[in-house]
Amino acid sequence: MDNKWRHWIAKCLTTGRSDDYISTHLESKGYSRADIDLELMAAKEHPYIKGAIEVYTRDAGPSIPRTMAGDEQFYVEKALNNQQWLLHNFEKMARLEEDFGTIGRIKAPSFDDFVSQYISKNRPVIITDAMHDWVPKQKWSFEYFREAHSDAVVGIQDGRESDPHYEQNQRFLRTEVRFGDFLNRIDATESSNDFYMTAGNMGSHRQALHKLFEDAAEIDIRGEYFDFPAEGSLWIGPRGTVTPLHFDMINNFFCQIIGRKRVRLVPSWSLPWVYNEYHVYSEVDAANPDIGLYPEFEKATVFDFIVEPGEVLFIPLGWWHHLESLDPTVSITRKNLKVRLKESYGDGFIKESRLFTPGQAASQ
Ligand SMILES: O=C(O)CCC(=O)C(=O)O
Repeated sequence: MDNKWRHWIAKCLTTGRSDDYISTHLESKGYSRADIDLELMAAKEHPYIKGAIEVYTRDAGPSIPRTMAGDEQFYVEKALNNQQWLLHNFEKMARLEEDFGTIGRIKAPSFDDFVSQYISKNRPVIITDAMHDWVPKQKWSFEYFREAHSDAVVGIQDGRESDPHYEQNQRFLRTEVRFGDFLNRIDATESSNDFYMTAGNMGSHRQALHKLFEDAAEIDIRGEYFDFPAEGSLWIGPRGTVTPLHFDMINNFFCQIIGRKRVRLVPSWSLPWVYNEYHVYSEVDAANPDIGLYPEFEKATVFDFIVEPGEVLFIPLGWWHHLESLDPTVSITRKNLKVRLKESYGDGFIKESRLFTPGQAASQ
């Protein structure tokens, strides 16, 4: 047999391809079944190949049967490898842009221009002049909130500091409180990540905080960007809240109404390096990454900047974001863009984890 094919047999055997696969391919190249069997036997008996197969079997893990760490596994690994190659090169090409890693600030362009320059390019940006005529920007303050809805009962997340996976476990941390008491608690708090009203608490709020939702109902950018009736979420909390690194399955307009937030953004194509263990969440603390534990994260570029009150940050679908409040803050998120990917909320991101059981820490 030609050495070229012996070389190929060795690669197949050490990456777990089946005998059937090898034989069928070699027969199609004109070799007889008897010759192929002899070559296969000799290869499998060779101590070099035996050693390499042993390493492969160990790395593939005991759960993958040897007979078939087989073709299916081979293709899954190959596809993953190729995807990583592609994404790695996207990062390299992105770095060719001189100011890659810093967030741009622009005046709102027409929606068509925004689609072609940002949405279709999956590129974040801050719009600085969107809010001049917005009622929430003009009227909102904690005093105004108290006057409007002090007695309303609202849901918040509470006890976040007792659970390292508080965002993943948010449904277990939900508590109902008087809105006025919640605002007083923010006023009395220097800094805390223990309590926060987040998008996950929105279910009942449209009714309970109806005046605020009415104020926010008409907000738009140049009268061109959003679909109506408006959808949106409110984020209200003290200085010190942290929303850990995750991505949204939809394009997000993050509108900063009161206070400042520090934002860390990581490009969507960094998926292989963010340790996406559970659903849309990363295991890495983007503010203080433990590179010993998560070495791949070093391959990612972290955009680190502050979003000021009055600014709208466009967070493109798939971009990882980590937000930290630098003041008591109020933000609105808007996702009902005129251009929407209707299928973007797929079930591609699995809600299972090797690291924790949902609800466990919270219920202890
Ligand atoms: O403001 C925050 O704390 C988080 C906002 C966010 O993560 C989102 O809108 O997806």
